[in-house]
Amino acid sequence: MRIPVIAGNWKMHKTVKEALSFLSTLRSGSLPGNVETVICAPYPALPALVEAAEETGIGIGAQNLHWAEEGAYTGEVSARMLTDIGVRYTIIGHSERRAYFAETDESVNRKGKTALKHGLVPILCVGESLEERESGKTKHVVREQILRALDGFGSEEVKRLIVAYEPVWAIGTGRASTAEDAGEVIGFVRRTIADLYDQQVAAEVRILYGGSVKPDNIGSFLAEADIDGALVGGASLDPESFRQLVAAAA
Ligand code: G2H
Repeated sequence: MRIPVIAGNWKMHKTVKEALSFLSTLRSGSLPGNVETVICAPYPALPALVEAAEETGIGIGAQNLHWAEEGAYTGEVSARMLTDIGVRYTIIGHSERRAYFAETDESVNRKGKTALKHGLVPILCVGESLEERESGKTKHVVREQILRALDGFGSEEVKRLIVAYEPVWAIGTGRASTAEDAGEVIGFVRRTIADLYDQQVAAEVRILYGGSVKPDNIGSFLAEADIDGALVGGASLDPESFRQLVAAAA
């Protein structure tokens, strides 16, 4: 039985004050206890969010990390810096980082290994572009991303990670994938993991859909047997809409 996950990806939104105001509004209502609820926020807001989220059951995540333990990497943040302040998750390989910051499958692989080594849960993003989808390459692209991202990972490591399938053409566009299409690709990701490891590993990994998820469409995604939750950008910025998303997964 996989515990559902709703993870907010705030991207480059919210100051510390705005983040705390969001959390205080969210805390004023109840959240179901049977949904793993995560907020991935910009670095400056993380320490305050970790503190404010104590005893709420909400996990706080980063949106990126560097693979090295430490060193001369101006502008970067290490896994140890994140765990030191109580961060428990990190997104890796988001398509915006692949597109704008030269993230590659190799860097994603290295970041995933470092995150797991330090006890962080990586939220590994994969997904095809519109051109790749239209030329019928979706499954090929997603399989390659999974193979390269998980290269060298053991079964126990893979069980701990969360995969997010985010078709690039559906991100922030208001144009979500159909639930059936997303369910089919996510089922394929699970079978790919079963091929690489075994059925038991594949049955334990949580796989989320991401891309224009909103309170009014999340139900259709969650109705798909292989979809275990959502990675949500725009709709995670408002506490009431985030609460509705979490409630839908309960
Ligand atoms: C996809 C998603 C969150 P949005 O990037 O990762 O964003 O829900 O705004 O499409």
